[in-house]
Amino acid sequence: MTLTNLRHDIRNVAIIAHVDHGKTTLVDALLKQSHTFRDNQDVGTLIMDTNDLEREKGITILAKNTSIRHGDVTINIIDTPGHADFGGEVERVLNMADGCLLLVDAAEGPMPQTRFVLRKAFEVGLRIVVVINKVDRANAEPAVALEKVHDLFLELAEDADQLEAPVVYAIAKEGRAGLKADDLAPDLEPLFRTIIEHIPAPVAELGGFQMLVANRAYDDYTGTMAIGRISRGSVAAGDAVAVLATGETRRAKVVQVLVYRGLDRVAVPGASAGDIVLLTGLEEVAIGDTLADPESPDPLPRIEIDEPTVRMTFGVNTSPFTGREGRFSTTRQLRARLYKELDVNLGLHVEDTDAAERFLVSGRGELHLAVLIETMRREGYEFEVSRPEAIVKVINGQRMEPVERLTVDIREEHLGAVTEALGKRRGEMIEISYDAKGGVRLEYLIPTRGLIGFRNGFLTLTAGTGLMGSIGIGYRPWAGDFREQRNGALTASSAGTSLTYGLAAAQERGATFIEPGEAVYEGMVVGIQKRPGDIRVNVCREKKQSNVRSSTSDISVRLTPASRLSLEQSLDFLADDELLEVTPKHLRLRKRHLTEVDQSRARRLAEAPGIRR
Ligand SMILES: Nc1nc2c(ncn2[C@@H]2O[C@H](COP(=O)(O)OP(=O)(O)OP(=O)(O)O)[C@@H](O)[C@H]2O)c(=O)[nH]1
Ligand SMILES: [Mg+2]
Repeated sequence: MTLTNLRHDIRNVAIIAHVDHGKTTLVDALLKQSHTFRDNQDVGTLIMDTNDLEREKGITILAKNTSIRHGDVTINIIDTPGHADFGGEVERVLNMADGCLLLVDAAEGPMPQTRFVLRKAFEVGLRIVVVINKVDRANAEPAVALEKVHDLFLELAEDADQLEAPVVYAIAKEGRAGLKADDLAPDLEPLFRTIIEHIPAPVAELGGFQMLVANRAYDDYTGTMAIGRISRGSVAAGDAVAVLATGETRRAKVVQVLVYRGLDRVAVPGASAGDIVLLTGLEEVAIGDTLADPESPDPLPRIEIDEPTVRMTFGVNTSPFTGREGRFSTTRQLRARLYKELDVNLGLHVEDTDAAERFLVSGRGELHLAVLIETMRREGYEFEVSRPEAIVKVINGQRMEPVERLTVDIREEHLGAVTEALGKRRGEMIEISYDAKGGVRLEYLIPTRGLIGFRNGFLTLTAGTGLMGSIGIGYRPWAGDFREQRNGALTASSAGTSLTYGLAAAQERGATFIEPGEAVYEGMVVGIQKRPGDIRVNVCREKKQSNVRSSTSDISVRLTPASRLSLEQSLDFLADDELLEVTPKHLRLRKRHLTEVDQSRARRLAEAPGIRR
């Protein structure tokens, strides 16, 4: 029997929800109301979204810890991302918590990721507090949202105890909460009280030190820090610990024990079971390793993470511009960087391929991979990536593919176009519901393959008003082929610098992606034409000088501004015979085979029997 006691002075709470339901905003308010900052300190909003990409995209990508005090109780808070592609982050950190706040937008109700995170929370055995947020929204229907949350509980709960969950209503943006939707306190006091009453105090096992590493952080002064919640015993600066990694056990020494205080980390002499700590001095420790007292080196189960569903190749840049714009561009540098990512990015897989300069990288979705690409280019890497594809498997002799549950919210007038597009992509409608204000919610089961490259089209079909969210639900038998043919590419017929005259001619065939004055190479994709089939255009062509001078001849050339594709749009755009060249300065779409000669050779090889590329 293990001896335990309860840490009544601590609550460990994760905040989970679908994307944008207000988690990080709620953390802002919790921090502010616990007097973490000086009264006149301007800390802004989305305080926990500290990394550049999070700020730019307005979404949380990495799960993060903070800690506040309420009366005598320390509340450790874990903010998590709501986007399905970062689901691995949620799975990774839930083991640090004893309970969670399940946020649900009062207007949107539960969305696909609400189901995913709630299921994970139940699996880990967390106590749940339901927070119906954004009750101030014009179309908020807190009662309806709560009813749907109850349905979700009935569907997902693993035992009857889990069905009992207190409900708090909130306007995170104003820092207010209450036990009734129409009667909120001027502050979050009702939420603080609910957390302290209903989230269980951590159970502290007595005995030798033991902690599962749930996260890592790095800082120039202290080096790598191992983050986790101590499950047994205690640890102090200077202690020797055993690091139980996969396949080996080594000894290391804890240099410092730190805890979170608001946004800071402060060194403490020691900490014990129930506390969430950062330990320095252990260097190579990986997420999932157990740290333990060398006298009782008992491993904890490693964190289990859902498998990736989407993959693409990352290769050394083979464009004629290779090595010009990046600081790191060799095979060795690319390989080392990709494998290093595995230490922190649990949902990711990396494999070598037959070609030494190309790697297969798999993740939980296009955005998961896009964030890695963007992070690497900002660090100075240059490389090329292929079109994202769903990971198809053969299971018991049957071809299986990943399938997602998709929820879309659209206006009724777009219903026909959206259902047609989803039908073509092998989507199967499982539910449709109309609201009183002309909105429709559709629920679909659809192969992941059908969703790759769909987002751009969806926004066009719904004139930018549609909302969609999806979540992987596992593997199903192959749903059959479908061909979503993209219009053909306009490709540069020769290398040089693009000119107004040449681009104007190209614009007669379609939309262009570049402005005058940009360096191009043969085979680079410079636009999209109006029908299928690629065409070569000479965007570097100059206007022939004529003998007759005309002061108006140049004015007649008027270019439409380039349609610049973002990284995600570029990934959506890519066809199988194309690559995206990524450098710190540019994103360039290109054909895999740049010249006509290469293209026809590749075609011949592909068609020739018995010859493999
Ligand atoms: N009207 C209203 N808007 C809110 C409320 N709480 C948050 N928002 C807004 O909702 C948007 C998303 O808020 P976030 O806090 O970033 O949401 P999140 O759940 O952290 O999102 P991810 O981390 O990306 O999953 C922001 O524009 C907030 O200002 C609220 O109570 N009422
Ligand atoms: Mg957030």
